[in-house]
This record gives sequence, structure tokens and C-alpha cells, in this order.
Amino acid sequence: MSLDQFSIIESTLREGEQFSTATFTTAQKLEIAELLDGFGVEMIEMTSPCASPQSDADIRAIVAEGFNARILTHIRCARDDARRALDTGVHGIDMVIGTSPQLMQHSHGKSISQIVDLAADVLTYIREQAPDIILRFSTEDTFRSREADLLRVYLSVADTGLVNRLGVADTVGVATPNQVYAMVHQLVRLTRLDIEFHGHNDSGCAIANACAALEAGATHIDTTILGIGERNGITSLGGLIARLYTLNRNYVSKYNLTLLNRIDRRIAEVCGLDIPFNNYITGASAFIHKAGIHAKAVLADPSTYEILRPEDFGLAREVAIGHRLTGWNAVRQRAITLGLSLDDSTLRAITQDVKRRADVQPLSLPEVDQLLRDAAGVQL
Ligand code: HCA
Ligand code: CU
Repeated sequence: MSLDQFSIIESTLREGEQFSTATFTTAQKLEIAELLDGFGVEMIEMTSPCASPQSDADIRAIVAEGFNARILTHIRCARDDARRALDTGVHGIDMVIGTSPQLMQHSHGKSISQIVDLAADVLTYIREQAPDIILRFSTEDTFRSREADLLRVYLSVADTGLVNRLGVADTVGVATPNQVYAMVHQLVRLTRLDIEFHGHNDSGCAIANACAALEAGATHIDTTILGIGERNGITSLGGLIARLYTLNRNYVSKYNLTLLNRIDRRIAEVCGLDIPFNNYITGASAFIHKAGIHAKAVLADPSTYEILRPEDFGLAREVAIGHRLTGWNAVRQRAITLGLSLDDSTLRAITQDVKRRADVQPLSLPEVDQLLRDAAGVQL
């Protein structure tokens, strides 16, 4: 298991830039990289220098910052792309080429033999130029590729002894956790190289698939902030953290978890999005408890209905009170918070009053507070 020592390859500045509303300025890239570095991600992946002149300049600007995180760029399997990537001074190069029948036919038109030869050629070229650079080779659309083709490509690349990591990419979000587990497990067993997983979320499995990859021995997981990326994106940084935290808090204690909220908010702002209400950890309702039965138990011991402790993320839980599902424990707790001393029968009567009123329309917290103060004879 590599859950104890996995690394995050944070790709908001590469995959994330492929999201429909993401166009980062240089200043925004610097700000995002700084936040991610502060959070503690091990690697930051950036758009290829071949994408545009600004993309090239931005890689250089981020490398010059001297962050703890290693800076990677992402290129096609081509000598010219490699030359331009090397020229930026990045710490690592992530190279990718499609191996599924769909991509072989419509993306680059090469056969498996040609892919094997080309990969060896470009990887050799990179190693000659930069013996110490972190080098990764990945097959695009791994899970729609033929298994025999994949193994031929991966094993020939592994045999060159030139790469640090192999990448597995669920480019179209089609894989299930079992399939990811089997693929990663096989590559770990056959190559003994580090394995990276990159998973899209088209069918809602991106986080589960990343977790399955780690359970199978993967060492690196690609994420983006809020999961942004091509179409509906990939494994989200916060989602991966939530998933691993709930397995064992120690798996993610190396990260500065209290920064997550700021990071999610900033990306939402930059991309003109709202944070989804059901977002992991930072969604508006992630720590709101409503039904009376839940409120009672959470007030007694938060672990009854919380697997994530909001305070570990610099956030606070909330118990909603002014609705028809409310219970008197929540009402009593609110009275205590307000410093009001009310006996139990009064509190129960107020609870019934709240329910009656909320049947017509939910009450705001100030309205609940007013009922409590009136009952206690307190004037503001
Ligand atoms: C894409 C490429 C990629 C690459 C992943 C990787 C994918 O289609 O835009 O390099 O591991 O999803 O296959 O993002
Ligand atoms: Cu992708």
C-alpha cells in the first residue's frame, strides 16, 4: 500500500486550464501555485509550453519562484515538445500518447509499434539532455486500450530504464474502481515503477478510482481544485482529501488542511463558479445538521454523524434550528449559547411553536432567537 506515502500531482494549472471557464492570468497562476504549495502538494503540473507563448513564459515564472512543490509540464510524445519543455527549466516532464483504438485512429494515427519506437526515441532524447529530470510516461485513454497493446507499450517503456513513473489515465471517465485496481496492481507487479493515476469524472467515479489506485499500490494521484478539467473534470483535491482522511486521518496530516476552503473559494471565484452545495468539505451544507434526531446526537457527540471534523479544516458545524424537523435539544443548545436560562417545559413549548410557524415558513436564526428572548423576558 502506498497510502502512507503517496504524492499529489496537482494539475489545476494544466488539466484545470482545460475547463470551460478557466483562463488563468500569470498573476492568477502564481497565486494558485502559491496556495497549492502552501497546502503542501508535492507536484504542480502546468500546461505545455507549446500551447502558447504565455504558457511557456508562465512555466518559467513559476519555476523561478522556487516553491517546495516540483514543477512539471505536460507534453505530447514528440521531440520538439520535449525540447521546448526542457528549455523552460521544469523539474519534471509528463509525456502522454493515446493507445486506445479511438485515439490511435483519430488523434495521432500511429500504430502500437510506432508508439513504442517513438516513446523510446523521445525518452532517450530527454534523458540525454537532462539526466536528473523527473520523467513520466503515460498512455492516454488507458481503459479503452487493448490490454495486449498496453502491456507492450508499458513494458517496453519500463525496459528502457529511462522513466521514473508510468501513468494510467482514465481519459473519458469510463473506468470502475475494480478495473483501476486491477490495472494498477498489474503494473506495480510487472514494472516495480512508481504509478500515477489520472481519472476523469464523467460517470462519477473519479475519487473512488483514485482511492482504488492507491489501494493497488499507485504512488501518485492527479487532482485539480474543485475537480475542474476537460468536460466535467477529474478527481478533486478536496474530494481526494475527504476520501483519504476518512480512511485514516494520518494519510493527509502532511497537508495544510485549513487552506482548502480558501483554495476552493479562490478557484470558484477565478472561474466564475459557485462551490457546489454538495462539495466535499467546503460545500455550503457540508457541516449543517438539520433533523432533530441528528442535531441531538451531534450536540452530544459530533462523531455520531460526522466522519470529517470541520475544525480540522478551519470550518465550523452548524445546527439548523428554525425548521419543522427541529427538536428541543437544538432549541435548548441555542438558548444556552445565547446565555438564556429557560426551563425544559418552556423550551419544549418554544420548540412546538417553531414547528408550527415553520410549517408556514422556515424561521431565520434571528427569529428563533427572538422567540427565545421573548420567553426569557429579555429585551434587546
Ligand atoms: C487529455 C490528456 C489527459 C492526460 C493524462 C495524463 C487525459 O486528454 O487531455 O497525462 O496522465 O485525461 O488523458 O489529461
Ligand atoms: Cu485528463
